[in-house]
Amino acid sequence: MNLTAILNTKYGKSIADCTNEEIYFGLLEMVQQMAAEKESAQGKKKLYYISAEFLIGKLLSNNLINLGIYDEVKELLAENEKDICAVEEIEPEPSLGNGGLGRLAACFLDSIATLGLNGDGVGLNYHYGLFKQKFAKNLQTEQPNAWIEDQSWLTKTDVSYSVSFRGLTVTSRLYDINVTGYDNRTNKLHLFDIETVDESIVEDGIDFDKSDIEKNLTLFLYPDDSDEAGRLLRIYQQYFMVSNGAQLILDECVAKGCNLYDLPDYAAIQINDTHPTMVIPELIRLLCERGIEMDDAIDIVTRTCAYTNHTILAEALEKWPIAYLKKAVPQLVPIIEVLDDKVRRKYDNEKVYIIDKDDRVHMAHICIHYSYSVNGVASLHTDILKENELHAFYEIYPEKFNNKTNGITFRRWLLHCNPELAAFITSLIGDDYKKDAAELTKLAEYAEDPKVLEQLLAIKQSRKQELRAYLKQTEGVDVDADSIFDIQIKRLHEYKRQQLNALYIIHKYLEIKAGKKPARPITAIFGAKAAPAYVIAQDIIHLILCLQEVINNDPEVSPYLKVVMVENYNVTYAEHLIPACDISEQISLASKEASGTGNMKFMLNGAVTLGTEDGANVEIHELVGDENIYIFGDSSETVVERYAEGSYDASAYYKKDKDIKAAVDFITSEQLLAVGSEEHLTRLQKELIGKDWFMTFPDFQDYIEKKELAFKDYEDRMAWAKKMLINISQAGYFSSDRTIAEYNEDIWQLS
Ligand code: 26V
Repeated sequence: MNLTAILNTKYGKSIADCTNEEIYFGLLEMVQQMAAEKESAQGKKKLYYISAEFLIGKLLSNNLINLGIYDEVKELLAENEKDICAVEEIEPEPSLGNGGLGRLAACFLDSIATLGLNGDGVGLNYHYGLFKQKFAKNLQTEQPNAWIEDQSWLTKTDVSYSVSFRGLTVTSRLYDINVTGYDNRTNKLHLFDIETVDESIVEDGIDFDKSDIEKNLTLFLYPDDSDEAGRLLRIYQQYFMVSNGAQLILDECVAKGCNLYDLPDYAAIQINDTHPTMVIPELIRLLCERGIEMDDAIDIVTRTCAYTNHTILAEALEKWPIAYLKKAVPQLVPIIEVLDDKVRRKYDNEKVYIIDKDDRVHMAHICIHYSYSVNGVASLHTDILKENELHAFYEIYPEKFNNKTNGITFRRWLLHCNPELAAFITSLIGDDYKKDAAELTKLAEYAEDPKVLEQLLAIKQSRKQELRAYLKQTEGVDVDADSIFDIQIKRLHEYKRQQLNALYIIHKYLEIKAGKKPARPITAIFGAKAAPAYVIAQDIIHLILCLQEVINNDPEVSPYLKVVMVENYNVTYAEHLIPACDISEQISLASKEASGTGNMKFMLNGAVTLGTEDGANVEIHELVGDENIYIFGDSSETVVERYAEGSYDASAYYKKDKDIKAAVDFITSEQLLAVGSEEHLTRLQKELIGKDWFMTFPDFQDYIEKKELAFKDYEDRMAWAKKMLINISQAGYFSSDRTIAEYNEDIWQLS
């Protein structure tokens, strides 16, 4: 390790004399050198994981861990009176993803490199990524998140392509980020950009001129698409990503001697949700340009591409008006028409057409017809795709459908974020679990060992104290480390039902006011960003922030109940919150959460799940058994039926259940109106009583009951510690190494 030499050359200073910032840049340079030295074995076939999002988080400590030098660096810094945590703080966090889908892509890259597989990521180099969240007057506001510095993890390459839109041709530039495997090879994350992007066009929060493509193309991740210019920009971004990706893939394959007819032997392209769908027609177009017949090109591409579906929510399934595609990428339109025509000739069912009667292009339909694999991301999700949402396709192509239950990388979500717990696990079962997560089941042998259980509780307590200090420093809120830490962190969406949790908090507040005090104080923690144009999501954030103000300032209640909504929840924040969690809130409306991955991170860190039978919660439940999870609410079948019948009447629940009525009425109480906006609070209340589209009311009483049961069980500390231990011992299945091994075996077949 040559940190001393690097710092000396860079700054002419010793480690002890350097600032934390200088040490950070020195370490960055050192890691880049070491990563580059790791040979990336060149197999014949390569995976290209193409995704509009890679929520990579900070990279310094993760890379140090994966290169096997974290402890050494930590000690070296300590010898020089430097704290590695303070150095980690310097790194800006890139926000190149919205949430689960983007973070999954980042975990997958870690596992692909760790398993030594030949596979790179392909995406976009957003200058500001997702917005930075700030709270003002109990409302969310949005700011740009600048993360690119002169010296960063990005390496500028010589690779550059021409990408043509209607009336405009731009020249791209490829930047690479090294992806270090744990004790293994280095792969690449390829991020495309253009050099004409102009950050100065951003004004007033995150507003900018959406029509000036040369200046705005890679400024933001998914800019507001509530108007036509915004939606068009999204098409420009998507095409820019896939055209570059397709050119890169063809170039690399040809360089390896591929004759293009054999493309499927050289490349597997995993399409992460529908955002990169245009890679299919673009590759067909490029192959035709290189002299291949259209039918052959279609066949080659179909055998190269595989598609992952991440949601059943209709509003999230992309359907682009053909008029938009004609405006931005007219060269793809005739190809998409041919693809649609082939489908129409073969199948007499308009549900599977690509272009619908309103002239909208269904991107998922392109992916399903013209790829060789279609997968869901948890067992229940894949079943729902087969039986309901994509049933017509499943009847045509049963062999294409398969399930790949999501996973998380244990390097970041255990070794990095909870080194104390990782070290304790090592002391019990050795180190093998770090590369073979199934080894964690060995922990179950200690389920009755009081010393082990006590130690587990002690580690949790120390993590809670650490979080307490962090919350004080970042949010200025003082919480009780002996209270129960009940945490819900995820994107703000009605189907995830933060509003159900908020209604519970009101219920509890009213109980305490009426003299019914909980046995132990409760700290309810939230972290969530809402899309700027998503009105009800903004209203829910407003409600939670108002509750925080009212409850935390009420001397009668705050000793028993506190609410904290953390500002700008992101990967780094998650790394502080997850190890300290007692109860993991996974309360989506059954059938709507495709998988969830936060649920897995919490479980691995010894939290117990309170959740519905949805997404991967179902598999967590199967693995840990009834004793070690709190399941509530209606089943996905009931929910699906209720939607089909159109029988749900929220106002009937509101009228007949006095707890629901009291909690919902409180939303526009004097106390809340004193700190909040009448417009937001009234709108939310009306939405709940008049619609409640994600059916919080039917699950409300069961939610209260199971939450109270969990709080009661928590008081038997040894019994609770056993639940924690069983959860950790069963978390091995959710390692993304397992997920990626399955993708490789069933879909990619890299040698
Ligand atoms: C996107 C949008 C955008 C428009 C407004 C409504 C809406 C609703 C949902 C979505 C989600 C798009 C796809 C997605 O992010 N899915 C997430 O993927 C994770 C990784 O597989 C999975 O764990 C989450 O359950 C799933 O929601």
